This record gives sequence, C-alpha cells and structure tokens, in this order.
Amino acid sequence: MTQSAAEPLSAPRPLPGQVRTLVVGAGFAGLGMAIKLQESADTDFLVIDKGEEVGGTWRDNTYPGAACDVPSQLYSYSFALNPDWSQTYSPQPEIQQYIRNVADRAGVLDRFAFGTAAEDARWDEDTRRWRVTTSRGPVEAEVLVLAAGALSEPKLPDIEGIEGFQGAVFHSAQWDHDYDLSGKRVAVIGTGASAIQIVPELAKVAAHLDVYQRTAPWVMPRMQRPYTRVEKAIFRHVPGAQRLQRTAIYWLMEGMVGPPLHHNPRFGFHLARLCRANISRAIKDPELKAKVTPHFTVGCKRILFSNDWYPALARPDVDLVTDPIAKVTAHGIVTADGTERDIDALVIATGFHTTDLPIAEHVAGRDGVTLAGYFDTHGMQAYKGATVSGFPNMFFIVGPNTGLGHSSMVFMIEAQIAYIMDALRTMEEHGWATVEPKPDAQRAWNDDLQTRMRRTVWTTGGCSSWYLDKHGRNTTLWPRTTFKFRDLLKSFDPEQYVVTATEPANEEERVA
Ligand code: N01
Repeated sequence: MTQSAAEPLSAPRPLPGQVRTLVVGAGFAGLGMAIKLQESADTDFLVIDKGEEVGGTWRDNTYPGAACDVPSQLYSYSFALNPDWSQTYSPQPEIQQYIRNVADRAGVLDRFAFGTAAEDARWDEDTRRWRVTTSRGPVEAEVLVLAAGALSEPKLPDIEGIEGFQGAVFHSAQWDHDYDLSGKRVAVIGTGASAIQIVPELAKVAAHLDVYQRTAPWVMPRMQRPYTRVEKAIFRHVPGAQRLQRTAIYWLMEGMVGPPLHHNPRFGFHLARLCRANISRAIKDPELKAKVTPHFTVGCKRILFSNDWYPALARPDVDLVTDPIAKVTAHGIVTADGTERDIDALVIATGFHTTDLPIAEHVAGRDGVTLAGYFDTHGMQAYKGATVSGFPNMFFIVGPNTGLGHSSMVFMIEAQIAYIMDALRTMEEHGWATVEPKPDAQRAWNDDLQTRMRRTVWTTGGCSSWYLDKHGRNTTLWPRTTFKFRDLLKSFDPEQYVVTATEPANEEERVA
C-alpha cells in the first residue's frame, strides 16, 4: 500500500493572533504561495491546514495504485524541477515526498500550522481584516488566500441503504490502510480517474471484484516507463536538458489533448481510435467490449490514461456491472434487475465536491454574505479565477474556471500565485488597504468564459460531468490555452479593482 515516506512534522506551535497573509491549505498551491512570499521577504504569513502534513490531495489520496496521470516532468514547480522522478508518471509516495522535500529545502515549514482547520472566515469592514476562526483559535489577517483545492472534500453517492452497510467502506481519498482487502469480495463504485487506478491493484489481491460503472470513460494508453540512470544523470547534470523535455511534453499536451480538442471535437477522432485500440488489445469478449465502449464524444469528460484498466476488467475474477445500483444492503449491492451481489468491502470512487466548494460555506464577505450564498445567486465565479466582488482582499488559488483536464495544475497554480504576489506588491507600493474586483470586470470576464464554453466539447459532447454545475454551466475548467492564462495573470490589473487607502478614515479615497 502507498503511504508518504516523509518524517512527521513537529508538534503544533501556538498560532499568531495576527498576520498580514493567511493561507488556507498546504498542498501544491499553499506551499507554492508560502515559498513565493518568503522569496519576496514578506514573512508575515501563516499557512494552516487541517491535515498533519504538506501535500494536500497528494497527502490524502493514498489508495493502492495512486499515481499522477499527468507526466511527471510537468508535475513539479517550475522553480524546483525534480531530476529523480523514477518514472514517466510518478506514483503518489514519490510526489508526496517531492512536495515535502521542496518544503524542507525552502525552509518555510515554521510558518505552517497543521491540524488547524479553518472553521469560519469573516470580513470585518471596520478593521479591514479577515477574522478567521480555526480549530486551534482565532487569527486575524489583512489578506486571505484560499488554497484549499477543488478535490479535497469527498463526495459520497446518494444511494439508498449505503449508511447501513455492515462491511468496510472506503472513499478513494480516505483509504483505510489497516484493513486488508486480500482475499475479500470487494465492490468499487465509479469508473473515473481514481477508480481506474484502484481497480487493477485490487484485482490482484481481492477474491472477487465487482466494478459498478455508470458511464464508460475514454481511456488512452499510457506511455509509462522507468527513467534510466543515464536519463536521470542527464537531467541532473546537463544544463537545460530536463527543462527541454518538460517544454516538449507541455506542448504535446497543449497541442494534442488541450484546446484543439476542446474546441473542435472532430479532432478527437484519432484519440478515439487510440482508445478503441486500447480496448481491443485487452478485451476479446464482445459483450464486455460493448460495455466499456463510451457513448459520448472523447474529451467531454476527462480523458483517462491506463494500460492495466482493461486487462483488469477482462479477468475472470472481476465483473463489470452496468445495471444501475438500486440499493445497498447490510452485506451487498442490489442492482435494478434485482440481483444482489454480496461483498465484504465497498470502495467509493465517486469523486469530490467540485462545483459546490465546501469552503465557500465558511467564508463571509462584506455584508455577511457567504461565498456559498454568493455563488448560489451568481453561479460559481471569480475575476481571473482569483478574486470575488464583495470579498475584499480574498484570493483563490485553483479558483473557479481554473481547472484543467489535459495538463498540469501546477502550471495554473504558479500563474495564480504570480498574480497574487503582484497584487500584494502593488497594494504595498500604493499603500492600499483593500482590493476587490469591480463587478463589471468580473461580469465581463465570466461572460467571455461562458461564451467560449458554449462551443466546447464539455458542453456539446453529450455527457454529464463534474465540470458542469446544476445549471449546466462549466464553472470548473479553463477553456483557453494555459499559456494564455499565464499571460492574462502575469501582472495585477488595479484598473479592474476597487481599492481603498490604508487609513480607514479616508473613505473618500476609494478609487472607482
Ligand atoms: O472522480 P470522478 P475521481 N452511482 O468524479 C461515478 C483527479 N484525479 O475521484 O461518470 C454510480 O472523475 C461517476 O459516474 P459518471 C482528476 O482531476 C487525478 O475518479 O458520473 N456511480 C464516475 O465514474 C479527476 O477528474 C488523478 O456516470 C457514480 C465516478 O463515480 C478527479 O480527481 C488521479 C455515482 C467519479 O469519477 C476526480 O476523479 C485521480 C453513483 N451515485 C483523480 N456517483 C491524477 O492522477 C458518481 N459515480 C492527477
């Protein structure tokens, strides 16, 4: 089973009562923010995280088979390339260790408070501060950075009887490593990115595995191979070699499975052929072949990458169940056709809350409106995925419409950090106490995004996915090139913001 090899961090220190910048979340986003703050000599910050370690999603997702489905070379900070990746797609423990090594090397961990959950954050207009209640006491901050991630709150399926199941239950992001699944009858619900990594591993140890599929995904072969010693030596010692490979992979992803496909679904024809060949290589049974063949346009849901998903489904001790689940009983699952399949353990790989960010419930801006309430009225949206009107001095990393299905989120995270850093610098230079996007700027940004969305495969591809909210609007993904995103966020744009001067009395200095 996979688990972080990092040494545990020291006991929690008392929280400072006040900081200039409070960052919520210690994954790639929160750690990257901390490093950039420290580099700019702005050390008046605190990063809090409910977990006990850096890593975020890579700390939490320790399920068997957990690995990156974006090439390793892209899955690192641009300022901390890792010449030691063991494989073209790295397993979770290596990514977690990489994140921990970067944190150790940067020397920022003394400003992290682990085991500290943000319970409530409220903007106080009188003091122009965020008053944050954490599980370990209050903290006041001038600036609040929400870096809690989009894939942090497991989403449990709403299936009748599931609470009454008497066996072991695991969500993919909350794996119980003390429970041995060897020789057990196991069911996996879901066939998304997590399930296709879990199933091949469980199939090796379980007595029998039932995989419950609602929608067959498109699965491409994965160019998985170990890096040789020579390659690693070249990455380490030949200046520019690793960056060159990283750049080549970046353009391949951008050109092959990125915007050309998103905006021109016919471009997916060749990808669909590759996926069908992936099926044919492993599955000979026509009935199973038909079950695993998707019925929507490739790219509408996230394209998955695996060489062992179809071989696992073809095993005699694995059943792919496509009849809808009717209910869960104390000892099994009943499908709509009335069949009950007994199991000892149930693995729930049904994803995360993405279009209803749970942290939004706990953040209240000016006038006491919560982000959740604001999103309910306006749809989940932000200006440049980073700031929200009515929520002064609050910044998102991995905010609305900044997600990717085709390339590395670390790239997007770094672009957002650069934007926030420039905002903080600009505020300091001009002596501004608060910044908040103008409603018109935010509206124009989102109108443009949603206009672009109409023509994408995510909207027209004939699938339903977690990319879309309950109104069918895509509030999660970025619809343009990733380099355009970086370009648009390379510097803070105060003309799109309402700003106030440092002195609360000078309210007339509010800049329109
Ligand atoms: O979740 P998902 P995930 N009854 O939402 C099914 C990232 N990630 O955890 O397609 C039965 O993609 C649902 O069916 P359907 C990555 O961004 C990254 O797998 O809605 N089934 C689907 O099959 C990814 O996109 C890596 O019809 C139900 C599955 O559950 C994101 O995490 C690795 C159901 C959910 O798939 C989430 O992936 C792993 C129900 N009631 C994950 N409800 C990397 O390597 C849902 N389903 C970087």
